[in-house]
Amino acid sequence: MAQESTILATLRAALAAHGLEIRGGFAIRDDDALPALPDGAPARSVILIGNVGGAMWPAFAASRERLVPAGSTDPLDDWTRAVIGPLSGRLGALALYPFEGPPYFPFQRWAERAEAVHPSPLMIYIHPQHGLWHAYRAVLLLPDEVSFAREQTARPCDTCAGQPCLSACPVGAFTGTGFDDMTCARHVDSDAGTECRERGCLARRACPVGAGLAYPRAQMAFHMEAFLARRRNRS
Ligand code: B12
Repeated sequence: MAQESTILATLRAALAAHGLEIRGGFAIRDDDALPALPDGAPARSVILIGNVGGAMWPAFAASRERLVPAGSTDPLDDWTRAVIGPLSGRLGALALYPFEGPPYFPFQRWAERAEAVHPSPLMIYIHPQHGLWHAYRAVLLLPDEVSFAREQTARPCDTCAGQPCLSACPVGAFTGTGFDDMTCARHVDSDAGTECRERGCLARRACPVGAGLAYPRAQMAFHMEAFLARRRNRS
């Protein structure tokens, strides 16, 4: 147990320097069918790593030039690999990333096992304190058994009066059970979509949970541009 705490404490401190956090973890089951570790041993635990609120953005902005190759088309993904790769190596772990795919690793399903998040009507997961202002950057598969307590919480959307997220999108891209990403992208890419493009998704911003943790403006614009770039490649 002492060794497990040391691993987590070391990792937590190293991640904090990059504005990242441990978001929880869980013991691996046989049916997870996860890859073996770099030395061939089976992985025993999953640690989920992510960002909450605006903490990651200044760290990314300050080290981007040093850590991301010039001309990178996915600078945040390349930055994540540059930050997590060496940490993973030191722990004898294997790092997996949400952006590797298709096929993609099931990060949202893993998140539900690791921490108190719930599906929101916007298809992204809501956290009782962080609201919609959080994301996942990597998991580490570890050779050690690390134990985590997962909090049980109610889904905030169930008691949210009026669910403002579902009426805030100017083009009705959210139905509560689906997201029309091409309708969203067409609007965000147009003159009428300047507000969403530059200040972030209006539906996500309408959520009252964790509203004070909304990303800084530059980060909002960065994610929207990355989303648009992916959609433009598809159409
Ligand atoms: C592909 C993808 C997209 C595509 C979606 C294409 C499509 N229509 O399928 C596009 C490019 C549109 C997209 C956009 C965005 N995405 Co995206 N995306 C992904 C990605 C890379 C893969 C998803 C996937 O296919 N997983 C594979 C399946 C097998 O995984 P899974 O966990 O088992 O799947 C779960 C979900 O599908 C979910 N699910 C299934 N049905 C439903 C229905 C409802 C109502 C809900 C709530 C969930 C849900 O439950 C499944 C089981 O738990 C994930 C990262 C990842 N690896 O998961 C990010 C991810 C889901 N995206 C994320 C985000 C933040 C966004 C954006 C908001 C980005 C932005 N602009 O800022 C936008 C808007 C999304 C929105 N409002 O819905 C985050 C969500 C974080 C969170 N809080 O949950 C993720 C996890 C990436 C990350 N780094 O954290 N995305």
